[in-house]
Amino acid sequence: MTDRLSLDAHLNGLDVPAALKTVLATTAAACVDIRNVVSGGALVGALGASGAVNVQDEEQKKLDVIANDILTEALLACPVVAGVASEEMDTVQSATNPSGEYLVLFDPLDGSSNIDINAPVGTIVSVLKAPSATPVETDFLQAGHHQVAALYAVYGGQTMLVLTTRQGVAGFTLSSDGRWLMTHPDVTVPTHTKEFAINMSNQRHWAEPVQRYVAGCLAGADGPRGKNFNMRWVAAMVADVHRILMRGGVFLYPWDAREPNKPGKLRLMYEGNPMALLIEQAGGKATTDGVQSILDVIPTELHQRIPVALGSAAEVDQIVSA
Ligand code: FBP
Repeated sequence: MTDRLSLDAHLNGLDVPAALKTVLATTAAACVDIRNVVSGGALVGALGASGAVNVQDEEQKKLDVIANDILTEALLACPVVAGVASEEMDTVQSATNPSGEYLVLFDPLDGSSNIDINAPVGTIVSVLKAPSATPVETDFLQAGHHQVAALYAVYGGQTMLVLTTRQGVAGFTLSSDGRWLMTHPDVTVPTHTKEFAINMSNQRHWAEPVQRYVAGCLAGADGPRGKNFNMRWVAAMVADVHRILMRGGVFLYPWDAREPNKPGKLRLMYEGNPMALLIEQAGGKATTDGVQSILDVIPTELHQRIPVALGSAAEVDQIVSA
């Protein structure tokens, strides 16, 4: 078998600061630790509810807490990390590293409703420059186009890590001896697709344009689109986005009328922004409201939510014009 490029070798070859390479290597190693707990499941007491509710007012699973603790501990101990923010923590945590240069924001365990049924879950990470070594919450509120890196790990049939430092997108597969080896050197999203991902059970609550777009897909070859579509919904953004990066498609989690004051379910800082950067770096598009790119949204709150539509560029254009 030919020698595959390791993640460390890939990072060393990148034209990015050594400190950023350290942050990414630390994050990737923490994802291996999370993966080991995920794969242990009931055997390691990782299933079920933790009994707590997070700042999102969502029931925390045990694995949400375990994954958050693994990432937080590893990153705050990393000398070039100035602070972290997490879906699972009310406030940001500043490190005590005088050499801190980066802010790391994450959804430590994305797809929580999949944990107990052994369906895919993952970890989503966004990296920003820190204005100082002693950051406060407002330092984290940077638009997505300021991200210096984004990655996710998907814990599925294979364990994969997909990464961008704004020089394209590369994919790595975890080997049996615990090494991230490059298997997808140049990930690109096909421009066209016949596959959409949305939670159809919310259909009656969507705004009209989303209703029109999905109805066009469902009408298939006999309808205005003139072709048949397939539908997928893994209930883990990380897995749906991974599929789109591997073979194209679109993913939508739009505003809906169930909670009209909530812009959407997904969070901007550690779900929308990192996934939008990965998708756009791979040649796709990521819009929040059909007008603005997710990456141009100016954050106002750490845990703010946004509507999301991303994936194959030509299909996102169809959503926008629906
Ligand atoms: P968590 O990060 O709490 O898991 O929530 C986000 C998420 O699980 C996404 O990964 C997924 O796309 C979506 O929620 C599924 O929502 P729903 O259960 O409404 O289909």
